[in-house]
Amino acid sequence: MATLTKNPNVNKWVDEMISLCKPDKVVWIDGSEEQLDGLRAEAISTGEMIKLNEEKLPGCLYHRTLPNDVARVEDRTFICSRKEEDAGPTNNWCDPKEMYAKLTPMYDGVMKGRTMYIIPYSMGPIGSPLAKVGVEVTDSIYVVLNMAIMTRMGAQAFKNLGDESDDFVRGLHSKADVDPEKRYIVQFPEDNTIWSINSAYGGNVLLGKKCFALRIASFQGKNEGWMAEHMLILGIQKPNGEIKYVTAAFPSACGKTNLAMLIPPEGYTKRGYKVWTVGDDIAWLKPGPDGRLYAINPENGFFGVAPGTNEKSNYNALASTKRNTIFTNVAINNDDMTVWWEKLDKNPPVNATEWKGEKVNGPEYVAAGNKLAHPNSRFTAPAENCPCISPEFNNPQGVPISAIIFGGRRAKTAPLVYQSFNWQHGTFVGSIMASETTAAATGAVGVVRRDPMAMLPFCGYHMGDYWAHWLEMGKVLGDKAPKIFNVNWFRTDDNGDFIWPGYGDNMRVLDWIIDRCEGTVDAVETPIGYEPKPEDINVEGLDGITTETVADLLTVDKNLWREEAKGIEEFYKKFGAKLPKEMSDELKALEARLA
Ligand code: OXD
Ligand code: MN
Repeated sequence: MATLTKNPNVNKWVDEMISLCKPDKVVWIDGSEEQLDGLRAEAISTGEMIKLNEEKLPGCLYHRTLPNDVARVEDRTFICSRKEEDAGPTNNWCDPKEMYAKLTPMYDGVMKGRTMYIIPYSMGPIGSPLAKVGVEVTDSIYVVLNMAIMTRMGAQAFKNLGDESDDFVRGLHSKADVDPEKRYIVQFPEDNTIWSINSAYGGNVLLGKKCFALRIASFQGKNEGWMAEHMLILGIQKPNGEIKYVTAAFPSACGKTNLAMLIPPEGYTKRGYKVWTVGDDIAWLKPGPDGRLYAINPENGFFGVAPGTNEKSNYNALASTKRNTIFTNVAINNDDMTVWWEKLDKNPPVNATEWKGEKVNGPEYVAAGNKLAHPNSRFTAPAENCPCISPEFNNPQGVPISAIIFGGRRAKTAPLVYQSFNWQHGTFVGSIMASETTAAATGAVGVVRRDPMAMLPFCGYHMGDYWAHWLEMGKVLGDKAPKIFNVNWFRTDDNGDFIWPGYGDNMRVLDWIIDRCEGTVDAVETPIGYEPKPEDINVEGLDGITTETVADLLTVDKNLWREEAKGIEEFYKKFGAKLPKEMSDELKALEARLA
């Protein structure tokens, strides 16, 4: 099949990949519905995908991966920068020459007897100055069909690249034998290249997502004056119709997709508030012509965790999965060919197929302590399905950001919300992000896992240089920089139960954040930052939460924070001479304020 572009750089690289992988057949993905329909039919006929109920879940497909291949594999993920020090202490590193030499024989002839699909795609709206182009070659129809949802895929992507540019990310994927011992997810930042082999699971093989839009893009952003961040983007519409945009970074399993699609409490909706989703996982941010920071969501869909998603926890996410969605590793209800996962509802299907493919009696299986869906089972849903998708979702200029929010899961240390003193202090606040496990029954505090800016598994270069880039961006943005905040929805009481209701009620905290950005509300200075006066958090209509509860959620325990400072000092040691002086200065200043 003929190439879809005149761009010689693309064609040369594709030819090299064909010579290396030696597929029987090569198919360029043009993005047409006709072509995609053919691929769906083929995947259904081979059993790779299963068609779901056309009335209840129109256009939806099911796929199951091997039990050894159900999640991202951080221990097999590499950043192969030319110099080891450029990958930094938090990434696996290998010399790129060595890695190419090791992987090349593994790709040699790997697609004999198979078809190679060549997928052009754009991360970001077509025509956006913030968008970038990638080409992924793969031997998996599942990858093609997922990329069709997650990116702007097909010939249109080449419009952004043009006929001459060399600025595209080269992604090579083969599921090979799905051998976990030979599984590699490798980024070569200086070569704009990603090689992924022996996996067929989303996060490892949809190369536009974590591999490109975070690992490679964070490196590009550092060199080109922009930022690729593991952040949701949402817009808060006020009763006067004005919309303020914020981004937020949380480690995995802290409710990012839920916050991105939040439905405000009744008191707010009645007054005319509304939340719009721009993105749920990744933000690309760049100063705009007016000097403010603008964000696009480089993705075109949601690759969300299914278990826990239900009408109450995230109505909008669930609604997004009702058509043209791919489900991976959830359970099937064989009575009507619909899907089920833990906490969808209280009725596991009787005639079920669990995620590994075994037919079981759902209620009995669950009662015996088994899970019908894999805990990391996923839906791949088009963003356009989301009832609260922002009208600005496809705006090539992006949306102007008023606030950046960091957060984690802390039982006692972090208060409900605080604001950093300034951008530099905000960078420090992001760098000390952490989540901890709590033993609910005893209220005992578990292990603290530091995850700066939620980027630990996703930063494509040295974290010390990454913080330096943040500080640099602060200088570029000056007084137009977004304000930086930290939130913690997860403080627990003496019984280990969460105090704050979370979910839609997090709107009450966003409300204060927006007021702070507009300068319409005062704050109290504490050793860690500015906090709300308890009475400035709206608790109207909340059950059992009073202004006193809020005061309690805002306490800063100096002893805990002194411990915290020691933990940060220990963590910072890892980064050696690359730790920006501003960051150690901030730590010293915090210690002084706590003394
Ligand atoms: C994700 C993650 O899958 O952050 O989005 O792990
Ligand atoms: Mn993520």
